[in-house]
Amino acid sequence: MKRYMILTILVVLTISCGPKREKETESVISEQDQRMEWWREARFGLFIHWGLYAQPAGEWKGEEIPGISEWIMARAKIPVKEYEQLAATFNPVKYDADQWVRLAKQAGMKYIVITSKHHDGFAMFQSKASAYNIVDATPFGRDPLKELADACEKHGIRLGFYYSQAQDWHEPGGTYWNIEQGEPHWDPELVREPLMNYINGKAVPQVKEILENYGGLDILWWDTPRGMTEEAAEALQAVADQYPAMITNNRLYRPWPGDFSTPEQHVPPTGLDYDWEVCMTMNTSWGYKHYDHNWKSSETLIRMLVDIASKGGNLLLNVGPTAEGEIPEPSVERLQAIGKWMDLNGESIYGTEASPFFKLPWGRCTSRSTNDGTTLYLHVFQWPENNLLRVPGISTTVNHIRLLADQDQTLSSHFEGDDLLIELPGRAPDLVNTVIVVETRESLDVTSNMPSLSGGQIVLPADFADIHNPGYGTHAILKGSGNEARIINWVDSRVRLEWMFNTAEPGKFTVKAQVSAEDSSKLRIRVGEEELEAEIHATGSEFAETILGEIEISVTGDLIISIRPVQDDWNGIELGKVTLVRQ
Ligand code: H79
Repeated sequence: MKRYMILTILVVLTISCGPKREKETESVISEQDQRMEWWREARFGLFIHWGLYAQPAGEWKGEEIPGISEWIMARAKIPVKEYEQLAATFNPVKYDADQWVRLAKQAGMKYIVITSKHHDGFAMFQSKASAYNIVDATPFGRDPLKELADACEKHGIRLGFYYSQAQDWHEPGGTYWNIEQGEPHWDPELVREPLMNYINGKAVPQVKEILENYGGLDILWWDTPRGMTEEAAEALQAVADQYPAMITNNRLYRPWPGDFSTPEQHVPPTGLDYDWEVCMTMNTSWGYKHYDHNWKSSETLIRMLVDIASKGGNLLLNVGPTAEGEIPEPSVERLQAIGKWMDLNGESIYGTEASPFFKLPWGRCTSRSTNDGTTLYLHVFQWPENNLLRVPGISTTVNHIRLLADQDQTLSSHFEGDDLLIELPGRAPDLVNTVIVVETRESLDVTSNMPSLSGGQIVLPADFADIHNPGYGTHAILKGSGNEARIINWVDSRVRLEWMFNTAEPGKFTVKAQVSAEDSSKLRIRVGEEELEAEIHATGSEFAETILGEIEISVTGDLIISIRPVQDDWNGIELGKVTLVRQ
C-alpha cells in the first residue's frame, strides 16, 4: 500500500511539476532506485562478446587453445604486434544490427550489453583516443556499435557497453591477469609504463567517447578490476558520474558496490540483498569458439531465467558472434525457444518479485503485489504424478487460480492444513515449465518449509540441495523430484552441495544418505566448525542407504550443511536424500 502511494505521488509530480520533479522526489525515492527502476522490471538481457578474437575462434596456428576464446591472446601468449594483425582482416560483412536487436526482442530481452573493448584492448567503436579500433584499423571501416545503438533506439530496447577498464593487454600501462602476482606481461617487447598513463591516455578518453557518442548509455559494464588502484577508479568514476541516469556494475574497483553485483557463470542459491545480475554463457566460451559445442539446452536456460527471477535477480545471457558478424545458429535457436516461452509467460517474469517460499520441490515461484493481495506465479518444472500441486504452508484467501497460458481454464483447489492443493489438468501443457497463476486476497502468510528437526531427524531432500557447480567444468544436476529426486552427473570434484536447515536443539547426529557409487569415493561433510570425512564404497548401480558417520551440531538456528568431494579420492556418486538422525 505504501509503495502504491509513493508511486501515485511520483506520477502526480511527474505530470505536474516538470523540472522541479527531481528535487521534490529525492526524499521519496533515491536516485539509485530511480535509475534502477527499468532494470528491475526488465529481468532479462542479452550479453554480446564480439571482438578480434572471433576470428581465431579458439585456434592459433593450427592449435586448439584451451579456455575461453576471448582470452586467446593471453592463453597462447600472442605478442601484441602479432595479435594486432587480426585487425587487418577483420571484416564482418554479414553484420546486421537490426537483426541482432530483433532477435533479442523476440527472446523477450529488454536490454543488450555489448563489449566495446575487451581485455585485448581493441575498440569495437570509432575512437579518437586510440587508432586500434574497428573503424580505423579494419577493412570493415564501419562502427558496429553506432549501428547497434540506432537499432536499439528504433526497437525500444535499452543498451549498455562493456568496457574492460583495467586489463588492456595491448597497452604498456594496461593490466593483465597475473599482474598482482608481480609476473611480467608475456610480451617482452611491451615496455611497461605506469597504470595512470593508460588510464588517462586511453581508458578515460574512450569511456568519455562511449558515453558521449551513442545517445547516452543505459548501462556501463566494467570488468575484472585486476591491478586497479583507487586513483584509477576515481578517474573513471568521475566520467561515469556525469551520467547519473546510467547504471554501473560492481566491477570497477573491488570494494565499490556499483548499482548491482554480478555473479558470473553461476546462480546464487538464494536471493542477494543487493540488486544482482547473473551473467552466463550458452556454451562455455563468451567469445565465438568454433569447436565449443557444450550448449545448455533451451529447457535449462528457461528454467535458469525463472530460477533467477524467483530469487529476485536478472539474467544477462551471452552470445558470441562470428568474425563474419553472425550470431551462431545454436544460440539463435535457443533465443527463439526462450522467446516462444516468454511470449506466453512473460507476465510471470517482468517486474515480478522473489518467491515467498523457501523451496518448492516441483519448481519455482515469482510474485507480484497487487492492490488487494498477491499474485503468485507457480512455475511447474515437474508435473505431479497425481495431478495435485502442493503449495506448502500458505495462509491466505484464494481468489482465482488459472493457467497463465490459457486464461479460460480455472483450476479448483482446496486446503489440507496450511497446504494449498491445486487440481491440475491431466498432463502438463508445457513440459519445460507450465505457469499457474494464483490470485490471493488479503495478505499472504507463508510458513517456511525449510528442513528442520522433527521426530528426532532432519530430512534433506535432494531437490532442496543448492548445487554449487564450478563456472567452467562439468555440472552436477538434479534429476526427478520427491522420493525419486537425485543429484546426478556429480563427477567434477569441485562441485559441492549445500542445504539450509533449522534446528532448535544441539546434539550429536548420525548422517545417512541414499547413495549409488560405481567406485569408492571420499566426502567431507561440514556444519559450522564441525567436519566429518566419510568413505563411500561401491554400491553398483543400486541406491543404498549408507551411514556416512557422526557429526556434532553445537549451535542452533538456521544452519548450512555442506558436502564436498575429497579431491584425490573422487570417482563420482549419485545422491538421493540425506538424513540427520539425532542420537
Ligand atoms: O568477459 C568475460 C570474461 O572474459 C571475463 N568476464 C566475463 C564477463 C573474465 N575475465 N576473467 N574471468 C572472466 C575469469 C578469469 C578466469 C581466469 Fe583464466 C582463470 C583467468 C586466469 C585463470 C580463464 C582461464 C582465463 C584464463 C585462464
